[in-house]
Amino acid sequence: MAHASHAAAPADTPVTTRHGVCNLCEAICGLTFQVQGNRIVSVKGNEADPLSRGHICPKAVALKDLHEDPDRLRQPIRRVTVDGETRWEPISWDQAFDLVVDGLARVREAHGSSAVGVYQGNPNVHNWGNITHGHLFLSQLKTRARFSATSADQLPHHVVAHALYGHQLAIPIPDIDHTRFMLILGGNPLASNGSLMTVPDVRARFKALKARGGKLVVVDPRRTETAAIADEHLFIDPGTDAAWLLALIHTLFDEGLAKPGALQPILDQIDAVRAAVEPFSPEAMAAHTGIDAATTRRLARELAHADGGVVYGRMGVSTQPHGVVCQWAIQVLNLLTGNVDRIGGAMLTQPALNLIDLKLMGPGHLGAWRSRVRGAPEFSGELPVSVMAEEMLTPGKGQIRALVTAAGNPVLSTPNGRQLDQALAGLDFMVSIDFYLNETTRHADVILPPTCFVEHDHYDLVFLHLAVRNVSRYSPAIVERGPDTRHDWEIYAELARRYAQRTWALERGRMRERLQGMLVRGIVGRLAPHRLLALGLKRSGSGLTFERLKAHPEGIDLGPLQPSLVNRLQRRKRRIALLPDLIRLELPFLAQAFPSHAAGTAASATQAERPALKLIGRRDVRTNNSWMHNSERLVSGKPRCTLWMHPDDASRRGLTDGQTVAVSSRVGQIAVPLHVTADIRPGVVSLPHGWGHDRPGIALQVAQAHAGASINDLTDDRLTERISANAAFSAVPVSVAAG
Ligand SMILES: Nc1nc2c(c(=O)[nH]1)N[C@H]1C(S)=C(S)[C@@H](COP(=O)(O)OP(=O)(O)OC[C@H]3O[C@@H](n4cnc5c(=O)[nH]c(N)nc54)[C@H](O)[C@@H]3O)O[C@H]1N2
Ligand SMILES: Nc1nc2c(c(=O)[nH]1)N[C@H]1C(S)=C(S)[C@@H](COP(=O)(O)OP(=O)(O)OC[C@H]3O[C@@H](n4cnc5c(=O)[nH]c(N)nc54)[C@H](O)[C@@H]3O)O[C@H]1N2
Ligand code: SF4
Ligand SMILES: [Mo]
Repeated sequence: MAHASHAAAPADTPVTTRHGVCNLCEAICGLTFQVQGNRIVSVKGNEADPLSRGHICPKAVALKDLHEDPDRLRQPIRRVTVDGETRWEPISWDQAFDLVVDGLARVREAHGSSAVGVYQGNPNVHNWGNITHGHLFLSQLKTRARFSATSADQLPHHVVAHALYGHQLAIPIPDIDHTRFMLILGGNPLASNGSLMTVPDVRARFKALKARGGKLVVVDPRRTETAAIADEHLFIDPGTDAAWLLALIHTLFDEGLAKPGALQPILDQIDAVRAAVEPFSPEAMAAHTGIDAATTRRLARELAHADGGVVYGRMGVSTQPHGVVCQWAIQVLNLLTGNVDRIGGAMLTQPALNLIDLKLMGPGHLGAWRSRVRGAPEFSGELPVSVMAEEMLTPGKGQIRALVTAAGNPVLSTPNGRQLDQALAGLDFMVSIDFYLNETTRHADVILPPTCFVEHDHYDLVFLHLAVRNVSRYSPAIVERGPDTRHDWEIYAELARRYAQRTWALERGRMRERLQGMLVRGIVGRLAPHRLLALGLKRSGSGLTFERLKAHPEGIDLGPLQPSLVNRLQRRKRRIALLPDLIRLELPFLAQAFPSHAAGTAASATQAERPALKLIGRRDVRTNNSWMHNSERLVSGKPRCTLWMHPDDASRRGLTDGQTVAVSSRVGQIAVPLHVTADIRPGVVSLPHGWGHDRPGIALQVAQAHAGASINDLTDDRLTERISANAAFSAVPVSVAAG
């Protein structure tokens, strides 16, 4: 079905140039579009962009494919079942809004507000309208059953930022442009383009690091693209990073290298940390991690002696059983070597619209309540996704019976996706705000499709806080939106208005508060995100106005990162307690999990005839989680959903490169082609996530032809990070046999 919104323009329509950004990943590259009428002619990197400097990856061009994709929904649809067969029927927006509000309100009336769950996926953070207007509707649901992709990703970073620096978003960002020593664990920015470190053009930045005499070290169970260009790569045993990081801290104390410098006056509990890491000597940890003690000690020295050094850890050390301890240890290493709030170390950013300082985002809280079935803690109002399916499948008061999904595909992205698939099929009502009929939204009763990225304007409310350079950038829409379409923010505003009317009688609270709520929703609901941005900038004291931003769509450079953390903490009369209770109470457990005398463990593992393999994830530059596989240019070529395995493990099992293998875990089994390579540690296997488009009932023609299999049919909802219950995707035990 061709669509009028991108139909070829008459030949004499002039081609114009527009500046925008790519919102697909955290690198937020600046783009230059050539547009003829409403058709995108070309997409290129914008050389004038102060952050990305012309860099793009292949996905930027796929924004055009997304815009033109015949499978992209442009009108609401409802699921109807006739004679046991499912059909999707186009409906008007008016009808769709009424159906949704009614479906959700009925469940709430019958079963209470927490019977309506919410799952917000990753693009919510990449699409500012969801941030400015999502809460108008979602907060009204008054549910404790809120989930998001955060707990399949970076939750440990927020827990640690909150515990150490007093705010969930106070995450010091590596000063990659000035550092002289960078140690990366569990991150592969050459493929991912950086995360919790917005760093477009990362390859050039690493090159510059080396050119100024700096050193790059990568710790990863796989020889990644980043490891391949590093000065040093260490293969670590998955899930043991906490032990190794504690050994580095141990070395700092052992060798008199703990010198916090300018931070000393606001640091407490240094001696308590010294005592707590005593059992974790590099010598004792070597058997667990696979990294020898001499190397560990040398790297601790190199970090301590660097003229600006930084440790950075991402996905791989966040989504594992000790993710919070890993992220804590990384901060402690940077703090004890005087590298937090220092040029060449890690610093808090200073974006023009600062959500922390303007108090537009709360500091966060952990464990204010717990999940019904398993007792997993909430963080900042959200429960971990690992418990979402069991909250739907376990009967009783508080069982989730309806769900709102917004910009998420949890069937492919959360652990034990098959179980969630079944749980979604049993819901009383489900609505998805999404422009694809995919593995998750196929379970919805109604799908509300928003406009796609090039059809609306954009300001990066979140990622400018995480960027390696302070910049500011507002991008107007690149093309006109299609007829009778809605932006995400408009969908939220309308749902908020209608839901408030429908559930007025259910609302608790005094009349005055209820009226106030109505008023706020009414006013904000009518203000487009750019009007809120203009107001926010006025309040920010940054001196930057919306008019000036609009005049510079290529972006405004606000300069390199500068130390500000100590001042900002002191203004709030806050010190840094190095050993928060949640870590203090956890470290004895780590001492048990990684005992000093590990010889017995190692021996018994080698004795086992066929030891379980440890499964880890993988990203490659042409993917974007689960949802860009419908672009031919991103899926063409050799299949990329393959299982990587070391030659020793393959020959032990009699397996050969290219054959199909069956991979099994506690929760399921999948079949994938095998790729035998020495670029992975023996005992470890790796699969990418986001594939598995062979489920029936989806409408993604290109993706279906390149289906692959979902790693999350193997990952286990019961394997979670011990403090936050973040999904533990790393080191999942699996077995592999000929398929
Ligand atoms: N091309 C592309 N880019 C993306 C995305 C995408 O899907 N595709 N997704 C975006 C999103 S949502 C995010 S959050 C970021 C993530 O950004 P990154 O964190 O850089 O993501 P990955 O490339 O998955 O890197 C994780 C690394 O951890 C390693 N690893 C796994 N287990 C362990 C372990 O136990 N210890 C150690 N030390 N390492 C381990 C893996 O081998 C892998 O190299 O990427 C973003 N950018
Ligand atoms: N095993 C394993 N699992 C993982 C990971 C891993 O490394 N390994 N990575 C995890 C990480 S880091 C993340 S962030 C999650 C991602 O998990 P999810 O966010 O659940 O999944 P996505 O694949 O990002 O799906 C995004 C959905 O949003 C829709 N969408 C895109 N843009 C918009 C928009 O502007 N508005 C609306 N309304 N919808 C939009 C797309 O059509 C798609 O359906 O996956 C996690 N899952
Ligand atoms: S790295 Fe690629 S996907 Fe990420 S923002 Fe840049 S162009 Fe987009
Ligand atoms: Mo993510």
